[in-house]
Parts: sequence; structure tokens; C-alpha cells
Amino acid sequence: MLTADHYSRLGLAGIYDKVLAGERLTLEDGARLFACPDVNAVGALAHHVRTRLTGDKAYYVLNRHVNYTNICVNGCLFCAFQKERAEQAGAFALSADEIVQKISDHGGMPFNEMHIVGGCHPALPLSFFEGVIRRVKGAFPAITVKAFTAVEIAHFAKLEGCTTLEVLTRLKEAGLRMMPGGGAEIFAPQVRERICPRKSDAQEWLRVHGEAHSLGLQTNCTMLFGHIESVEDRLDHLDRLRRQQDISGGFTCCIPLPFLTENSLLKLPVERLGEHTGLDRLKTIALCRLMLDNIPHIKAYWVMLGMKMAQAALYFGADDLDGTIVEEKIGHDAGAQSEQSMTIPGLHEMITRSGFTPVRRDAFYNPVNVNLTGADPAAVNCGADRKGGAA
Ligand code: V47
Repeated sequence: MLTADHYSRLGLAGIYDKVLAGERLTLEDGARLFACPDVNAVGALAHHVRTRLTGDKAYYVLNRHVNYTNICVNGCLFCAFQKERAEQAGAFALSADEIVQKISDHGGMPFNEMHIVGGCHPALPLSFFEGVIRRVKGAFPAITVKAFTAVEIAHFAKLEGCTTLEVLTRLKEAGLRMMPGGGAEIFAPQVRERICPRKSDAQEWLRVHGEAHSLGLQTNCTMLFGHIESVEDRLDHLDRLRRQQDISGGFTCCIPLPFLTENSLLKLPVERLGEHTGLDRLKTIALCRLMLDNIPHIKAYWVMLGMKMAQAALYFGADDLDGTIVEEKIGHDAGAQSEQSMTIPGLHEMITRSGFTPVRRDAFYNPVNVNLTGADPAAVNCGADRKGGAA
């Protein structure tokens, strides 16, 4: 921890006092932290908060991502994964058999979480997704199904001609227990209008999460940053998440996602390219930890950040690396340089080499026992090779 004198010299004495006292930071405090050139000083404050919340633990989960389709009616400019039409090269839509098959290919492994998302397909009905969840739960009853962004839920409701609450209720009955945080992007309407004009707006995204929380479903949230948004837009985004959490309380974790530019239709103005540095990513992760005082966990998603920055992020407020993933398309279509999959030993190595204590968790951050001698079948079977890449 840096000294009070140091923060005083930076003009951040008041913020330092608030962080140590566990008091809520204002948007003005957030703007001053973003403007502070001493990234380490900002990171140390976030590290203080993450240590107060989770000590030296760094969480990971044994999970698998499944993308059921990349065909999407929204056509978001930043998204390199989406295809507007089924006839386009590379477009796909998995059948229910293929989805269950993907999960069963790794059968016998003690996955804790199945992360299922896709584009907003123009025709797949809600009954298809109810059937998929029932089959996954039937085959693997212990798995937590974490599926469908708020944007997908709103899309299903439109196709079905019912409310989002009805969609959530039906999916919960089928076995849905958690929702991922995607689709939030940046809430500020003038940015949303430019990067994802057809997608649910902020009000709809937040309302669906509130409804999910009211049904007892836990959800995550994200922020896509490092594109055309301003620092004020980032703070506005965090403020809206914080206010929603004050009301409905069901966000478990926030995942700051740095914009990856390859194959994207969203072109950044040349003068802004230099802004999106690794230090900006670390500072933004720290700001998420500091502003979101009511959200328990901050995830350093190794797929988008890369292994080394994800490790560094553990000192900038993050306490979770996500998991084994197995197969990833959204980040890799956009140029992510990370591996497709991580093993349990690989995740352990990343965490211990960074000086933290690895804790394998379930989808809800409950610790799961793991036998590190290799007797855990997941440790030997999950993913292809051991791909550490630790710093
Ligand atoms: O919603 C799309 C983002 C999200 C790009 O909840 C991009 O546990 C960077 O939400 N560059 C999907 N990001 C991923 C996501 C997620 C991932 C891991 C865990 C969880 C969780 C959620 O990816 C999208 C969008 O915000 N995205 N394109 C891109 N070019």
C-alpha cells in the first residue's frame, strides 16, 4: 500500500481516506482517478479493496463455453463473431444434438459451469432453448447452466410475443440458474447508437437483469471499453450498474472487456489509438473495483486480456480469472492472442506465479475441492495441452 503522503502529493488524499474507510466513491472521484497518471497508485487502492474482500485468493472455474449460433439480427459494429445471414461464409447454428454433443464430448469431467450464449438468431424459438437446458441438466445434473445475455432474453421475448419476465420464468423452470454479463457494452445512448444501434438499450438490459434477480437468478455484468467511449461514459456505465445493484442485488461479478479490433467494422479514429494502452486496461479494471463497491467480484477474463495482463490485473482489483473455457469464438474472431483453453494446472500456475492462492470455485463462487495430485479427472482431461503461458 502506498503512503497517505503519496496520495496527498497526487491530490487524492480525500479518495485515499474514503477507500480506507470503505466509503462509496463519487463519479467525480472516479474522474480524478482516471485522470491520475500514477497507475500504480490507482491500482494499489483497488488492490486494497480486493484484499479486504477476498484476501489473497484468486478464483477460477472449471467451465466450458458453447456458442450455439453466430447468426445475429443486431449487426453490432464491434462484433467480429456475428454473421447477418445464414448464407454467409462461416455462419453456423448448432442443433440441440450438436450442443449437447459438445458438452458430452468432455463427459465425465466435473465441470461446474456451462456458459451458453449466441447471436440473436431470427428464428430459433424459446422452446428450442428450454429443450437444450433440460437436456443438458438431464445429462449433467450437477452443472450450473449460465446462459443467455439480457439481449438474447429480450430477443426471445420479441420472437415469442411475451414479456422478458415470462421468458426468464420459463428458462428458470427448464434449469437456468445464472446469466452471463454480455451485451452491456457501454450504456451511454450516444455511444450505443454508434456501436450497436439495434441492440437492447441500457434500460432494457438493466431491467432484464433486475427481473432475473427478482427470480433469484444471479447474473454478471460487463463493460466493453477502449473504443469510442469517453472516460465519462465508462463512469456513467459503472454508475448505472452500481445503482441497479443497489436495487436488485443479484450481480455476482463484473467483467471489464477491452475492445479487440481485428475483423471489426468499428474503426477507431487514428488519434485515439494511442489511448488504448495496457496501462489504460489496468486502470479501468482498478476503477471497476473501486466504483462497484456493491459487486463482490471483478473478473480478469484471460481470453480477452491475454494471460500476462490477466495476471497483472490480480494486483489491480481483479480476483477471478474465469476458467478453462475449452472453446472460445467471440474474442478469437476479433484477434485474441490467447489460447482457446486452459487446464487446471495452467490456471494454478498463472495464479501462484503471481503470488496469489488459487481457489477453484463453482458458478456462485463457492469453493470446490480439487485434488492437485492429478487424481481430479478434470486436471488431466480438460482442454488439449497444458498451456500455461504464465508471466
Ligand atoms: O457482449 C464482442 C464482447 C461479450 C468484442 O458473464 C468483444 O461470466 C472485445 O460477455 N472485443 C461476450 N469484446 C463475452 C462476455 C463474457 C465473457 C466471459 C465471461 C462472461 C461472464 C461474459 O464480448 C459481448 C461483447 O461485450 N465483445 N466483440 C470485441 N471485438
